[in-house]
Amino acid sequence: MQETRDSITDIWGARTPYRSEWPTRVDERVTETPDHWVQAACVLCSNGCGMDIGVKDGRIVGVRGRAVDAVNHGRLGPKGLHGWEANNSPDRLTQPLIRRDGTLTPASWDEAMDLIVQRSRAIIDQHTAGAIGFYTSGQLFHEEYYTLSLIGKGGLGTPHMDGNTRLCTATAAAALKESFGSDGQMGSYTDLDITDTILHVGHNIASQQTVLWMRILDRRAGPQPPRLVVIDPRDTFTAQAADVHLKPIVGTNVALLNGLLHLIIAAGAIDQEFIAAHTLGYEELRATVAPWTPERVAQVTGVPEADLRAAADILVSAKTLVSTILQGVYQSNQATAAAVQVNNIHLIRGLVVKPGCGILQMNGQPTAQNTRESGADGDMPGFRNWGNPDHIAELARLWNVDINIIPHWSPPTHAMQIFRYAEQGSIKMLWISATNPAVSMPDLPRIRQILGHPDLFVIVQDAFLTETTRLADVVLPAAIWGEKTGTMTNAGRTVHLSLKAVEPPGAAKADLDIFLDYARRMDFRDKDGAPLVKWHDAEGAFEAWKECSRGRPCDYTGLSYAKLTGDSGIMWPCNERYPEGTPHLYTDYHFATDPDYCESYGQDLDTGASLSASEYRALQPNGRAFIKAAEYLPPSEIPDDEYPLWLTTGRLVYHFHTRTKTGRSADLCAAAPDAFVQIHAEDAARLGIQAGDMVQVESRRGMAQAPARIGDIIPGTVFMPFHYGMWDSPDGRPRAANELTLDEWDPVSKQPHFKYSAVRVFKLADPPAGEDRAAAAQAAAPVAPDAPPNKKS
Ligand SMILES: Nc1nc2c(c(=O)[nH]1)N[C@H]1C(S)=C(S)[C@@H](COP(=O)(O)OP(=O)(O)OC[C@H]3O[C@@H](n4cnc5c(=O)[nH]c(N)nc54)[C@H](O)[C@@H]3O)O[C@H]1N2
Ligand SMILES: Nc1nc2c(c(=O)[nH]1)N[C@H]1C(S)=C(S)[C@@H](COP(=O)(O)OP(=O)(O)OC[C@H]3O[C@@H](n4cnc5c(=O)[nH]c(N)nc54)[C@H](O)[C@@H]3O)O[C@H]1N2
Ligand code: SF4
Ligand SMILES: [Mo]
Repeated sequence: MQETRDSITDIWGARTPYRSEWPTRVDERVTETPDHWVQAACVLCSNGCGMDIGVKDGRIVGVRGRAVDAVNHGRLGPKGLHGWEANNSPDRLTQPLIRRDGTLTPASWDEAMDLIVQRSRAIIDQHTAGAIGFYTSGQLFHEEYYTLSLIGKGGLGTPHMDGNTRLCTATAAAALKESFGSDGQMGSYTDLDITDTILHVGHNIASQQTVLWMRILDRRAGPQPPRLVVIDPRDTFTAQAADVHLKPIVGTNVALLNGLLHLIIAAGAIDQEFIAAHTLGYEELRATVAPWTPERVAQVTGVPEADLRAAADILVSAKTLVSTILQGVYQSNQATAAAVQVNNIHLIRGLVVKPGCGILQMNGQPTAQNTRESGADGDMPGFRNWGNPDHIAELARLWNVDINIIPHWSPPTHAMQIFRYAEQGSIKMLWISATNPAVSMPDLPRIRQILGHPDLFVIVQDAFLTETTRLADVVLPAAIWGEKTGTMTNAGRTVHLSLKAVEPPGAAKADLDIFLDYARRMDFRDKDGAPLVKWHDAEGAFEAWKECSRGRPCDYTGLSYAKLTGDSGIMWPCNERYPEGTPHLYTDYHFATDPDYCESYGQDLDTGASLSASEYRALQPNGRAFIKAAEYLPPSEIPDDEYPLWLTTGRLVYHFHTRTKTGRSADLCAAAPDAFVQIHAEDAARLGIQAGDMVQVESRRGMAQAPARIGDIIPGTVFMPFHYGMWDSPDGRPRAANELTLDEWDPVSKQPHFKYSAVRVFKLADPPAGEDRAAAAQAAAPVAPDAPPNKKS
C-alpha cells in the first residue's frame, strides 16, 4: 500500500495556498505498483476530478489525480481515493438473472434479452409503448444516456423516461431555465480563485465536493481570503469554516433569502444600470421582499436579526460573488423558488458573467449534467424546448424519424409520476439503470410495494445485488466505471473522457452495449428503414451527440475523443467560436431567453403552471434575464403533537448514496459504519436520550432505528444520513432515512422533498449489553484524530 496521505483522517490534505494560481498536488493511493496508468475521471461526485487508473495484471490497483487537469490539479478526496475498490469486490454481478418461481436464477444474455424484448412487444401490442417506463441515473456516461434517449424518444416513443437526477439536480436545471432561459452553469470553478465572497446555500461542500472545498481552503489560506457565508441548519464542516453561519429552520429558505434581498435593496446596493439593461421583473421582486424585514424573517426562520444583517453586510459589500446551491435548497420546500432567489441576489447586484462572479446551481452526481443534456431525463436532447415544435422538428430530422413519434404533447413524465403510473398499473414495464430506488426514493414502504407488485415487470441493470434487485424480474449485470469508455460533464461544464482500463467481471456488459443490443433486437428503424441507432460504440455515440448539440448552448461540436485525451478536461461550449471551450457563458450579456432559443417558456414558481409560447413571447425577453419573485409558503407537513420534530436527511463525507460502492471499501466503512440520528442536546435530554442509545424514529410513512448522536444541529430538528439500506444492515434493522420521508415534490422542478418531514423519536434501548456507551457513540460518530470531535458530517 502506498498513499500520499491517509484521506480518512486527513480529508482535504495539506494546504497549498493560492497566490496567482492554484498549485498542483498529486494525490495517489495504490495497493500495488501499477504496470500502467489509464486516463479517467472520478465518478463519485459532480466535481469530476481528473484521475488516472492504475492497472496491474488486468486489475485496478489504485488511482492518482491528474496534475494537468484544471478541475483538481491532481487532488483527490477520500471517496475518489478509495471508491475504486468496489470494482474488485468478489460479489460483483457476473451474469444475468431471471426470476423463476419467485427466485432470481442465472440466465444467459440471450435468455434475459429475449424475455425483455418479448415483454416489450407484448406490452406495446396491448397497451402501446406508453406502458413502458425508464428510470435511469446520473452516473452513466453521456454516450449511454444519449443512446437511451434515442431509444425511448425516437424508437419506442414513450414519454416516461427520467433519471434519478429528478431526486438530485432537477432544481438546478429548473432554476437556470427560469432565470436565464436554459440549463447550463454561467460561471466556472476559476471564479472561486479570484472572488472576494462565497455563499453556500444548503450545500455542505466540505463533505460533498471535497476537492472543490480544497480550492476554497487554499484561497482562504492565501493572501486575499474570500469571505464565507453558509446557510445550513447544521454545524457541518462547511458551516464551521464560515464567517457567518445562518441556521434556518428547515423549509424556510425563501423567507430567509427574501430577507437578504430586502436588506440588499434597503442598503441601496443594487446595480440599477444592469437591472434596467439586462433583466425583467425587478419591481415585483422589490415589492415582494419589502415586507421581509429582519424581524419577520427571524420569526419565520429562527435566524437572529443580527446574524441576518451580518450576512447581508457581506453580500452588500461584495465586489465579486460566487454562490453554490445544493440539496438544502433543491430538496427542501419551494425548491425552485428558493434557488431562483439566489440568482436574484446576483442579478440585482449585477454580479454575473464577470470573472469572479458565478452561480453554481450545483450538480451532485458525476454525470447528472449529461442526463439533462442528452434528454435521458424529463428534458429534450440538447436543451431543446419540448413546447417548441421547431425544436422537436429539428430533432426528428436529426434522428430521421416521424416527428409524431417523439413525445412532445406534454412535458416528459417526471420520476415521481412514473412511479405513480406504475402504482396505478398504466406503466407495466419499468427499466431501472444505475440507481437504487428501494433506498433512495422517498417513502420506501410505498416504493417496495410498487416495485414488488407482480403485474409490474421490473428490469434492474446494476453491478451488485441491491435492495432494488431484490424486487426485479430481470437483473442485468453491468460493467462500471473503469471497465468501459465514455464522457462525463461535471458541475462546471467540464467534459472529461474516462477510458476503459480493465475488463468487466464475468459476462457483465457496458450499459451502452446493453442498450444497443436492445435496439438491435427490437429492430428500431428510422423513416427510411435503416437501423435507428447508427452507432456501435462509445465514440460513435459521442460523434452523433455532437451533431445533436450543434447550435445549442451545450455545443460539443469542437470536442472529440482525441481532443479530450492527454490533457485537461474542456468546458463546453466548445465549437468554432470557442475552440478551447469557455469559462463564462453570456459574456455579451445576452442570456438564453430568446423565444426561439430558450429551453423553457417558464413556469409559475408557486404552482408550476407552464407559460404558453405566446404568453412567453409577449414578455419580450430579448436576451434579458428574468428576476422572478416568490412569496414564502410554509411546508405542507409541519411538526404537531403527534410528530413533534422535524427530520432532515443528507450525506456523510465517507459514503456515496446507497453505499453500493463505498460500502465495499473497508476503510470508508470503518470511518462511518452505521446510520445515526443526530439530535440537539435539549431535545435529547427531554427524551432521555444519550449519545449511543438506539433510538426509533417514526413518521406517518414508516420507521427507522439507529444510534443517537448529540449536537451540531438546531433544536427541534433531527438529521439522518440516507446512505444506509438493508443490504448490509448488521442486524437486519431498518435504518434507511427514506423509510420516513415524504412523497411530495416541488411544483416547478418536481424534485422530491427529502429535507423535511414530521417525526417522533424515542429511545429504544440502552446500548447492547457488554458494549460501553462511549464505544457506541463512537461507532455512531467516528472521529478522525485531527478533526473536531463529533463532527463527522
Ligand atoms: N461524500 C459524499 N459526497 C457526495 C455525495 C455523497 O453521497 N457523499 N453525493 C453527491 C450528490 S449526488 C449530491 S446531490 C451532492 C449533495 O450535496 P449536499 O447538498 O451538500 O448534501 P446534503 O447532505 O444532501 O445536503 C446539504 C445540506 O442541506 C442542509 N439542509 C437541510 N434542510 C435544509 C433547508 O431547508 N435549508 C437549508 N439552507 N439547508 C438545509 C443539510 O443540513 C445538509 O448539510 O453531494 C454529492 N457528493
Ligand atoms: N432521504 C434522502 N434521499 C435521497 C437524497 C437525500 O439527500 N436524502 N438524495 C437524493 C439524491 S441527490 C440522489 S443523487 C439519489 C441517489 O440515489 P441512487 O441513484 O439510488 O444511489 P446510488 O447508490 O448511487 O445508486 C446507483 C446504483 O447504480 C449502480 N451503478 C454504479 N455504476 C453503474 C454503472 O456504470 N452501470 C450500472 N448499470 N449501474 C451502476 C450502483 O451499484 C448503485 O446500485 O438519492 C436521493 N435520495
Ligand atoms: S471531489 Fe468528487 S470527483 Fe473529486 S475525488 Fe472526491 S468524489 Fe471524486
Ligand atoms: Mo444527487
